[in-house]
Amino acid sequence: MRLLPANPPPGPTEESFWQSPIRGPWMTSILGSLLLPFVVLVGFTGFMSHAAYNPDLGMNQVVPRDGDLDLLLFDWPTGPTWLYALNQGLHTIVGIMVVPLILAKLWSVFPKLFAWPPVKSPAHALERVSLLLLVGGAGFMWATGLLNSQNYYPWNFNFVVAHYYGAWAFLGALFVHVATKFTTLRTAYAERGVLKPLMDDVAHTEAEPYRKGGLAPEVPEAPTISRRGLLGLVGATSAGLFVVTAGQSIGGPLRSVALLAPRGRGAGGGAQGFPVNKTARLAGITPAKVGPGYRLTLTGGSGQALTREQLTAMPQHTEELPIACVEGWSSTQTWTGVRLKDLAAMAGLGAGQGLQVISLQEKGAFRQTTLSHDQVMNEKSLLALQVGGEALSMDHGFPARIIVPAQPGVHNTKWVTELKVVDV
Ligand code: HEM
Ligand SMILES: Nc1nc2c(c(=O)[nH]1)N[C@H]1C(S)=C(S)[C@@H](COP(=O)(O)O)O[C@H]1N2
Ligand SMILES: [Mo]
Repeated sequence: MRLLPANPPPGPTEESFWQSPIRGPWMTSILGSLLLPFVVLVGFTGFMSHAAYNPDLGMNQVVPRDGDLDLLLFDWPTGPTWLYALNQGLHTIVGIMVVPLILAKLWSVFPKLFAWPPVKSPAHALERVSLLLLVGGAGFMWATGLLNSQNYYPWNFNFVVAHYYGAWAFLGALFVHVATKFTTLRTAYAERGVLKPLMDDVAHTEAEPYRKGGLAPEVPEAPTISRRGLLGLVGATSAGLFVVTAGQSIGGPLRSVALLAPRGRGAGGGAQGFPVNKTARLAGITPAKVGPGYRLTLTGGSGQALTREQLTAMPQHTEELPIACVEGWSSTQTWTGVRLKDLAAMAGLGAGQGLQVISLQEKGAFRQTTLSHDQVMNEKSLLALQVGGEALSMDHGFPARIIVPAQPGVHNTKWVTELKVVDV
């Protein structure tokens, strides 16, 4: 019994419809080979970011712990200080730069979407479902990631949770894809050479040999661009994207042209020359809360409540540390304040214990975080009272904020009101 005609209906389902002379298995192989290492890097830095939250501690987890695969979790280190800035800079900048390559790769296989008949066998059906997961997964990862890197959340699910589960689904589909296409790639390189087709200019560009059901065109048009021309176009577009995003973490002159990075340009609107994600006003921090009545409570040991004057009377230390937002931007500043280990000692911190940090901000996920024993004991970890030689501004966390080397910006809690010794 035949449900569909054996011959494709006229239009894109006919092989002769697709006539680009540079489409073919070699073209798809080179685009895929170029893309794969970048996607692996983006995936790797994504899972590193997940580990950097230290989700095992306190209430740090964002992804429910029972739904989390526990793989790739380890004690996130406290150095080098720029580790998280580098990780998240790579994740978002490479993620954005690779978009033209993804589009080119999709263009190269686009006729397959219309292949006739749509389903040939159960194995073919399975392959098409796995490709749906691959392409849909990529669409989901890039759509959520790109919007998040713009600090834009036009949905009502938790970005991190969705992006995390999406990562496993997408990388699983990618693994299957690479495994099943490996022979096609090897054949294409064996027949045409890995780089040889890049030698041809437009005039010498010839179609790859047509095979029924393959990617090479049945009826090729005259070439309008060479294969190296296409790769050059993709590379130039990626380079352009680098220029308008990388400044958000690399800084220097690039920062002023980071047009695509919401917190990239200059101060991003922030006081004291660096960005602010949440202002004091948005967080509900009023001048009254941080006025003379402010106390830092140390919970554990004998328990104490310190005024800001008592904090400034303690030994002060200055450290150059980046604040590195999970959304990709970072900025290195000079922080001055009290060492966390000194405060921890007053609170009676022992082995196997860390600090729960509580903010004056009453609502939302930023209210509290838990720091590991190593993070608290690191000499560079501060309860900062100043930045750039002046008191913290309200928006940067006055009277006191956490700054811990190599940790995600989101855990550098502002407007700290309590440090509590907890088992970790
Ligand atoms: C290969 C595709 C991708 C994979 C496998 C991937 C994976 C991940 C993972 C596992 C995390 C950590 C989530 C967690 O903390 O549990 C993450 C975070 C993040 N990703 Fe991706 N990602 C991908 C693409 C992108 C792209 C293209 C962007 C956009 C530039 C992006 C932006 C982000 C951002 C901003 C975060 C931080 C979220 C937060 O903690 O608030 N990702 N990614
Ligand atoms: N209490 C509180 N602390 C907070 C935040 C917040 O919204 N509330 N934002 C965090 C995030 S996501 C980042 S990246 C940094 C930003 O620090 P900045 O505003 O000083 O640049 O502060 C972190 N600390
Ligand atoms: Mo952040």
